[in-house]
Amino acid sequence: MTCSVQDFFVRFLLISMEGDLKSSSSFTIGNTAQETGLSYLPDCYVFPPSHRPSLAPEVANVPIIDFAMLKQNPGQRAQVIRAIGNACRRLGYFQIINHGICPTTLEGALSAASDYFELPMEEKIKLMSNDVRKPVRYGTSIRDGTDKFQFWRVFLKHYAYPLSDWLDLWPNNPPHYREKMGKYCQEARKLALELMAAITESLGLGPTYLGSKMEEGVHVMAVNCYPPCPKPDMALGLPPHSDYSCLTILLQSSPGLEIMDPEDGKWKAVPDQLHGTLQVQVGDHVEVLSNGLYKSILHRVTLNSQKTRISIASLHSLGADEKMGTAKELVDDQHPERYKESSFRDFLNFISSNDIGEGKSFKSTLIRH
Ligand SMILES: O=C(O)CCC(=O)C(=O)O
Ligand SMILES: [Fe+2]
Repeated sequence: MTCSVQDFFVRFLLISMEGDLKSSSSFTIGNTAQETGLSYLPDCYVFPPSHRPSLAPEVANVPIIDFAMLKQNPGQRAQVIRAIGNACRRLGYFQIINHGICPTTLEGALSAASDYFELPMEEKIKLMSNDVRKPVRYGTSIRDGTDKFQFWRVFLKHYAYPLSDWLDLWPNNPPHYREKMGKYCQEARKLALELMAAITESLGLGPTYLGSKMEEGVHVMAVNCYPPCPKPDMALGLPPHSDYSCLTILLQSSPGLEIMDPEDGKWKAVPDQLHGTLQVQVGDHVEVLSNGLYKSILHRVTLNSQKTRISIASLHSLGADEKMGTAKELVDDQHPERYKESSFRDFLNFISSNDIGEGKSFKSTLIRH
């Protein structure tokens, strides 16, 4: 690496002014490197070479599902159900087009998110918390200052169903946030319920298998912001993880998501989709339900040095204390039950005391030995 004498002095000066920025405990939320836009990468954001992303990754070959066909004649529905089943089995990931959410709603949610993250720190501080059980919170990385490695991300997480229970706790600044994000949440939830019905149907369990359990489920929105990073080849926006949910619907302003292709074990970028395409990630609870026939997708977020990326992950699961177990119909002598049952609350207990950046995963706690 070349470094001019001038660069060296600027860097030295910054480090001297800001104190010892080597360890994650040097940062508190409101003052992290990604929030303050530091022009160099402090040590706690630097990953060992084996975990660093490529700046020119291979692109994944991903299934594209035409959602409108689910509502066509039974023959076409059966064809899409098969395609969804194949995507869940091969990858645990697919993209959907013709999903019926209008572009204005998608743009509205992205702009509400982006306007929120641009607010001055004094405003965002109001919702700052490291407590994973808070229904609305602003934070950075995953567990700021606690985990060994820090991630170049800023987030706002909030519950979204029933909307009227939570809306008053959401940010009221920017003024359009509640209306625009609320509209998207309602649409994303409708889509998630239809997708879950298609997924249980594709497993041979029928579309109403989960019945009201999904309708009464928890809906968490993870609204993420990844500011430009001075060293995108050394840091990550989020570490490899699978989502605990049944499924996650992801809307993004620009590319950055990578998935681990289970066929060759390589990290691959998801293709830059047509405008308005949504991404669907199978979560751990569908893997459990399907007794491992469907896989939750391992994914991570890469960064760039040019432009802020916004992503909105809509995570859908059963009720907070409702345990998701394997469908008995999918268990027999040849296919013994492979997973323990668990709930959203079990996931919260896990995440509050484990560092996923160090490779701990909720799914591994569910596997029967
Ligand atoms: O930003 C992304 O593309 C993914 C976000 C994500 O994986 C999450 O919030 O769980
Ligand atoms: Fe995720």
